[in-house]
Amino acid sequence: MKKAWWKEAVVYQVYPRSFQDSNGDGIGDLPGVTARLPYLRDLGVDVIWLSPFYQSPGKDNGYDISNYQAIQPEFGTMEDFDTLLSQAHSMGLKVVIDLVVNHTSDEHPWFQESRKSRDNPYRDYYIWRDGVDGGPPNNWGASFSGSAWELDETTGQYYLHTFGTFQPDLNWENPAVRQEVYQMMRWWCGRGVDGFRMDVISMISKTPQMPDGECGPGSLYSSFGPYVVNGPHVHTFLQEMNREVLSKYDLLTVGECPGLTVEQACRYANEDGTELTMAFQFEHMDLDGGESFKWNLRKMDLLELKANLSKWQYGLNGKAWNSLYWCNHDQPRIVSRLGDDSSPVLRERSAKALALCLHMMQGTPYIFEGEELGMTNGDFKTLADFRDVESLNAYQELTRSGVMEPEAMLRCLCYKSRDNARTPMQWNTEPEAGFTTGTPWIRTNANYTEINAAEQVTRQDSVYNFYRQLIALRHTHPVIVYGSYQLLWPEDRQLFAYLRQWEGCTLLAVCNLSGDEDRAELPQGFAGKAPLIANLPDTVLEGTMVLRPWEAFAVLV
Ligand code: TEU
Ligand code: CA
Repeated sequence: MKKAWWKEAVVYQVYPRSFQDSNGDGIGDLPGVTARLPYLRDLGVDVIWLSPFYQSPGKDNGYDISNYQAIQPEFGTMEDFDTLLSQAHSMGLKVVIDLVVNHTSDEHPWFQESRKSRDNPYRDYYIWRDGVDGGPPNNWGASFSGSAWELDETTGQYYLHTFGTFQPDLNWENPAVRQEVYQMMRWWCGRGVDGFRMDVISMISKTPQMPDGECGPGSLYSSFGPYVVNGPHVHTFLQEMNREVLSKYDLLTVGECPGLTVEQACRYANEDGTELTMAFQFEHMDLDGGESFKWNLRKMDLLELKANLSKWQYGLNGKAWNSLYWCNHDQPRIVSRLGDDSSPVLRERSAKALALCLHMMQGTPYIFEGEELGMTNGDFKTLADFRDVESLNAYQELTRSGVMEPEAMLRCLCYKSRDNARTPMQWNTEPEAGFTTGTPWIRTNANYTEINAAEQVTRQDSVYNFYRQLIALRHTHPVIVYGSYQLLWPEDRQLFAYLRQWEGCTLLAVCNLSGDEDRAELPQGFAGKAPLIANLPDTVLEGTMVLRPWEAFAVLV
């Protein structure tokens, strides 16, 4: 396996809107991020991934971009960005930015031109089709509800939008579009960024025929997945991007890849480096999904989770590079989802167990802001507390069609909405958790008086200091980065345990991901050893040992 800096790194995702407000308007901003850089340096992470801060109408919180080379005023100025970048670099932190090029905002000048007439020079920057029988060109549904096609009165044709109606998909078949994107990427590289997180990059190549898909029972729309995800030219396009841009710099490039399979990951993130350096897969995040997409209260099955994450560990070893995550700006908080946030003790212990379980695996770990504090889901009460376009549209669609009762859907939003990740970062016990001196754009979780960075930084056994320790261990022991993986006890319904091996070192990780005790027979050679890290102060390794609720440790021989 080839060594690389981005394999040895830990990435911290900042969602600028919710991280730190510097001017009291209730919206986090770039100067706010800059002010908090010392916190990230002290945590020990290597890379910061910044979610979008570009010019945008903000209907999808910046994932709807109207100018790729300008900063949205509420986030600051280009000078603020340059300051952030140079200060980060001076602290040894790299900065990866979000590249959202599957679609633009409908306010992007390209789209404004494109919609003017059928023969406008920008027409083919987007995907336009005639309707069929007075309706859209096919039966695909959009990710944010409704049809994936929107009729544009001016020219009488429909444009494709796989997300919101305000997010028209770019036409990657058009070489002019690709050149615009590459030029823009080179411009950011010239400013000094260290990489890109590529939004839904597995969706940029559409099957040209765009056939109807199969509708599920009672559904008006079909999934576009089979014709959009891992489409016919996606690898050709990424290899071209690699030749024209990526190969000229030393970047971390991570593709966000809905619909990723192990086989596909071996292409996107291949060891020869002809496409990207790594990819995000979604399978483990979809394990608690169901009929109405993710809108239910199901818990993940631990056996399925173990089998799934292990499949990725085995499948990518030596062939492609994994990324590891429990949380991002699109996911509910892991401690509320897989852990136990019902009491302070179990919240902290389960947050640490989940962290250890993920961070001892092979791949580059990603930490989402507040995860390192064990931040929980939001304390949303009514529909008016939600801001996320996906959640609000799904609520309307599913309650109006009678698929879900309003109260039931509200409970699903409280559990699964993306807004759970987007509540203000909990810095301290000042009003609004120290995030803003004004009114935050989304409600602050009232539990900030108990869960906050100021308290955890100073407390030795906090979740924060546990993450800090995990990061430091990864930087110290190559087995954690490069070691092979072997799942232990696949049939155990409580313990997630595995071995890692590298150049004569063996690491054992054992995590009780349940609120009940469980007995374990440790493999030979570990009894009596002192743990490398543990989430209880008095863990003693024995040949036969009883793991307490949410107890977790790693040990190295
Ligand atoms: O997300 C892509 C994606 O697949 C999400 O729709 C995800 O499945 C969903 O949020 C889970 O419910 C990316 C961005 O991360 C997201 O914030 C954007 O809204 C989306 O693309 C469109 O740009
Ligand atoms: Ca602000």
